[in-house]
Amino acid sequence: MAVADIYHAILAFKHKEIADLVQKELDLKTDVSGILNDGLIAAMDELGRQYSQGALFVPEMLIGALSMKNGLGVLKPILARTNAQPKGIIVIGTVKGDQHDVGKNLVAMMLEGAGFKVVDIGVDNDTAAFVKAITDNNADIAALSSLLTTSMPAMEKIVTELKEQVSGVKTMVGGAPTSMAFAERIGSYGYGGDGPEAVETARKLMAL
Ligand code: B12
Repeated sequence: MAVADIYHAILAFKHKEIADLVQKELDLKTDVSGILNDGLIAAMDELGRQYSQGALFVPEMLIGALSMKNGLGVLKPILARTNAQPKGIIVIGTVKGDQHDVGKNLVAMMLEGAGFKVVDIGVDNDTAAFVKAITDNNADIAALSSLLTTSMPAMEKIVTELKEQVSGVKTMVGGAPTSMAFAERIGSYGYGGDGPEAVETARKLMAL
């Protein structure tokens, strides 16, 4: 039993076995970041590479996303240690027109693990959905995810409208087509390229 077994099981679309394999690695005291990076994320990257080359199609990618969800479900309690006093409250969601949620879910878990209270509003969110969640939860930060170049305009619109409609909330953005330069151009306070960077950015925003 090794982390590579998780990687190969995901590539073999054995999504029902992933939770057990991850649990077995945890029982063996394997480092959580190794399971995450070399097992789950590496396999998703490889599926993504094959999908981009046209070797895989949407149904296979959905099974890949399910494997990721099953594996992350087992890691969640470890990544999200409970803090009595949250470091801040973050509403996270994928923007309108975009159904991708694997990266967002991962970022949400890393933020929870770093002591933030995270309210995940899922995918395909417009400004009104963010505004409601921010005001209902008295959030400090709105974290927006976009994986499609076609959903980047929605991200810009939401960032602009949040500034107009909710005072005090800071936005941060992420997802493959985004960048620090894009975040600056649309007037967002921050950007993160992956989970650890998301945590670092959220900490900086809380200190502003
Ligand atoms: C899985 C996948 C799907 C799955 C999504 C399943 C799900 N539940 O998420 C399905 C099959 C449904 C899908 C559908 C589509 N997809 Co798709 N998909 C992918 C794929 C292969 C992997 C994405 C992924 O999960 N990556 C793994 C995670 C861990 O990485 P991540 O998402 O990048 O997240 C990390 C960072 O970006 C960052 N991050 C993410 N969010 C946030 C948020 C914040 C606040 C911060 C700080 C950081 C952050 O941290 C994360 C962790 O490190 C990518 C290709 C790729 N290699 O990325 C294409 C890709 C994104 N898809 C693409 C396309 C075109 C589509 C479709 C339009 C295809 C179609 N013709 O139907 C549809 C669109 C559906 C829709 N309306 O959203 C294109 C986008 C091209 C573009 N430039 O716009 C890509 C790049 C593939 C390609 N090369 O063509 N897709």
